[in-house]
Amino acid sequence: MRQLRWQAAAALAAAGIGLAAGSAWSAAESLQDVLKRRGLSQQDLLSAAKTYVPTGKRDEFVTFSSGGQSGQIIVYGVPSMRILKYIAVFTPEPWQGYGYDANSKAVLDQGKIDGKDITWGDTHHPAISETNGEYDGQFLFINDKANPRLAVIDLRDFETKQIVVNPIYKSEHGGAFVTPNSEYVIEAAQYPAPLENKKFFPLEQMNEKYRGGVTYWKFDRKEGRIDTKASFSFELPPYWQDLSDAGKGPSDGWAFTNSFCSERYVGGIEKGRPPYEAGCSAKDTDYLHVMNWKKAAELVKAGKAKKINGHDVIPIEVAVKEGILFLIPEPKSPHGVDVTPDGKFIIVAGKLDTHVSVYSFEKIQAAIKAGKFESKDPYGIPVIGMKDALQHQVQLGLGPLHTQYDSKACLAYTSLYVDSQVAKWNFCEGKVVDKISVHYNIGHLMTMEGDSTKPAGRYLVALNKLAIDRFVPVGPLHPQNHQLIDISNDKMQLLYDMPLPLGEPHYAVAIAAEKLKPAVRYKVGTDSRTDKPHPGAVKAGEEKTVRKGNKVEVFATLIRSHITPETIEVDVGDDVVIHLTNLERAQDETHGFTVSTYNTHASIEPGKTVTVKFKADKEGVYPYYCTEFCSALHLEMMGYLLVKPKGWKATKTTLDKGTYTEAEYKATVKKVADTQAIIDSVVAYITSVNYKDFPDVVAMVEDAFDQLGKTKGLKEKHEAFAAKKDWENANLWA
Ligand code: CUK
Ligand code: CUA
Repeated sequence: MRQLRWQAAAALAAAGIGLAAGSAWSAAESLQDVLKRRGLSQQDLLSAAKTYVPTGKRDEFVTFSSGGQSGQIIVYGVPSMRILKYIAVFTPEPWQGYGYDANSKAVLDQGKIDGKDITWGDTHHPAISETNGEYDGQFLFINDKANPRLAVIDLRDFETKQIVVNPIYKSEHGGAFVTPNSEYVIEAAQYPAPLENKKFFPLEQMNEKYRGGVTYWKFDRKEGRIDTKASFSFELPPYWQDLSDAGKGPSDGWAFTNSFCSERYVGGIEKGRPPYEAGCSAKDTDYLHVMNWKKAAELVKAGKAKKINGHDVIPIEVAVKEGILFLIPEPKSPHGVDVTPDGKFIIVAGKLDTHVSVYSFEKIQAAIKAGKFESKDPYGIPVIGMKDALQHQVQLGLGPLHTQYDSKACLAYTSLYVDSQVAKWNFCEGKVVDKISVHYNIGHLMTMEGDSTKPAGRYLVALNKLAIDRFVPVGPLHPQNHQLIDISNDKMQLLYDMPLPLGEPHYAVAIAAEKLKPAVRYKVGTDSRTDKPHPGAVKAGEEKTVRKGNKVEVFATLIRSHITPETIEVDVGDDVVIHLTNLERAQDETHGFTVSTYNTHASIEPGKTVTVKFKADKEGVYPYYCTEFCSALHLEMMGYLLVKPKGWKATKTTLDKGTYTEAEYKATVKKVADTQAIIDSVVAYITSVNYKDFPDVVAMVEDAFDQLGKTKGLKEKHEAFAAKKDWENANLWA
């Protein structure tokens, strides 16, 4: 052990990494000392060097991980595994004001089902929008398995813009997966149920009245929203549809959805029937659904779909007649289906089978063209023989679940749930090349840009289902464990364990950080949830309070370090609507807003306008304030909401007479003059250099001048009060 550590130190020294050689080091603990004290091995040191991102430096990749039952998305960097953000999606999130301000509440409200709030989501699969099969970094989609919904996040501001409720399912799972130009977002059903809303049929009518399906949500990239009217679904048999993937390259236009429980088993252990897990895994094979979505979209346009709950659904018999739906047997209870980057093969991992099955798209097409089918399923769907579609099967280990791809041709990585391993294998030659153990029981795995036509390789993240003993204990509910693995060499190397304290993330996607180009500010007055000008936005000096009947509408602004207006007076029982515009241009100058005890909060980033609404149903005095520490005078960024009792009348008070002296006024004037001298010197410097070449500096300069501009006329004002010896007003205006 000791020997190893010294070798590590020697290796680092040889690589030119300082160690104790420099005099600056000698006084402090040396690298060798630290290794010894912390019991670190050479391997540890190498892992640390591969993942450590020094202060001020950034990660190469950005991961979007499902936040599981939290209904959120977790954003973290690779290789540092530092968490960057939680994106609020299906669940209220107070920091971002999500669900606490009226504009974001409008997005959450889109996710209501049968008029009822659903304030959580079981998120499984995030997907990044693609252009020509490559991640373009513009949009992100994620599904909610429990309450069949799908959300659209705009990566210009990392905000959720839209939630759509699936019109025909009661649960879903195989989404979100995008087609190569994000024309459609795929969402497959999971547990079969009657497709018509609020229809009851007994379980005994599973075969006749229960259905599965796959929905193709049309994505309007220009609008950045799903076009529900142009979306459609395939009606499918009550096989339990599962994961899906879109074809690419030669298989573009087609999509693949696997299934389990094609037995269409109906359980009922309380009635003496064998349980679902037995009945649903009785047969040796289930079905891979093969669908031509391009042709389906044309058929829908031509009016061949029927409406169910107002949504276009292609009936099974139409899909069969038009030759756009086929089945292929796949080994028992499969889980993941993953199209290879070249679009030539479809890899299915069977969780109760030790093999992965590599299907050839070319062979599938040949069978379809030749009309070579081995049978029809009970719903009349042609079944292509497994051997006619298979390229080969590769034995990987126990419990294969999901497959991801490397930047190097033919290399794939498959998670092995039961073995708690990742298998690296060659899908062209059909052989295993390496295996690594993970901790513990891996579900999904993810390589950098691993779903795209051009995977970036480098790193793999194992999304493990159990953490057990990996972290400091925090009670019976353990954190999740995402393990980072280096895949840049022949042998995989485990680098890092990251505890994730949120939900059970199922899947994650990672994109090169340089492809993301998020904005730092909004155009002033933007409603970020609609991307349109907010009707409640005002500019500086236009702030106002308007009363109409018992509705009081406040048009407010925020800028360091005050909220205008500083007093809002209403009568008890009034409906209060406060529009808040952040006038800042400076990067990261977010203001928050809350009113004491009225359960409202908004996060107002530079340029954004947000509305908060509440009924002032209790009289009293309620401070409102900025909740982000935005400046040295942040604590003063406040005001009072005065909720007056019925019939209240103002009287004269001690506040009417001032407290400041002439000496205090003069001291303030001197401080102002000194500050102005510093500002003048900074301005002189900035304008003397090429600051215009740096957009960030330009924005800061504009912001500074903007703020300085607001002080115009103040000098005249305080001098006028001084002339009248009103030291109170003179001092404060100064
Ligand atoms: S699923 Cu959870 S491990 Cu929803 Cu993709 Cu496979
Ligand atoms: Cu604005 Cu604190």
